[in-house]
Amino acid sequence: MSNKIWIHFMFGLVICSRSSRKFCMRRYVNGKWISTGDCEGSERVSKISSGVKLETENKGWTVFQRRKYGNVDFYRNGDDYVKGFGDREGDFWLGLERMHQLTKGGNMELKIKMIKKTGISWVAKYSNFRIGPGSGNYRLYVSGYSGNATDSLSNHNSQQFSTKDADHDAHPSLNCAYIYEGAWWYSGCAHSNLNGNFNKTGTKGIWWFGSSNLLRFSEMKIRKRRQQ
Ligand SMILES: [Ca+2]
Repeated sequence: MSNKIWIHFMFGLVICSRSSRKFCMRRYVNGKWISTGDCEGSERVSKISSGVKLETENKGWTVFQRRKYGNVDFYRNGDDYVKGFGDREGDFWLGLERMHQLTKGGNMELKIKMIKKTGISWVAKYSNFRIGPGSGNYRLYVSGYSGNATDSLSNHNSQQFSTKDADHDAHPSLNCAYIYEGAWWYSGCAHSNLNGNFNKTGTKGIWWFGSSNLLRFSEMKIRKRRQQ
C-alpha cells in the first residue's frame, strides 16, 4: 500500500497508515500485535489481546462464526441465531439477518478454516455463498467447493436454517437440531455440524465430513468475490 510507511526499530515493527479519514498504527512487540486507531478491516483497537492476531489474519473478510475457546453456548433458540451472540474476538455467531443483508447482493465467497482435534488443518472454500431472507427461514445457497476438507456443505444447499425450537429441516419425523445439539441448515440431517457442542463427541459435537472428524476450531468468513 502506497500510504504505508514501514519503520524498523530494535524492539519491533511499526506500521503507520494515514489517509484523509483514518489513522492506524500497529506495533509487533514480544510476539503480539498492538493496534491503535482505525485500522482497516477492524474495529477501533487500543489493547493487546489474542483477538488481534485473528484480526490481522482476517483483513478483508467478515467472520460470521468462530469456535475456539468453548466458553459460549451455541445450543440456542432461533431468535438468538437471527440476532447473533457471543464475543467478536472469541467464540460467536454474527446473526442470520446480518448474514442475509451482507450476502443478498450476491458475488460473495465463503472460506471455512478448521482444525481437527488431531491437529490437522482443513480449509473449505466456496465461490458462491448467500443466505436467503427470514421469510424463508434463512436458506443456504452455496456452491463452488475447493479445498482440502472434502465438501460437506453442498449437501445442505437450499435448506432452511433450523434450531432446537424451530424445526425447518427435511427430516419428516426428527428434529435434527435437537438430535445433533446444534443449529444448522439441516437436511435430513447433516454432513457437517459446526454449531454443535464444543465439549461433546459423536454426532452432538463439532464436526465436518462425518462425526468421527471432531474439531477443536472452526471459523467461517465471507468477502466479496475477487474478479478472475
Ligand atoms: Ca424435522
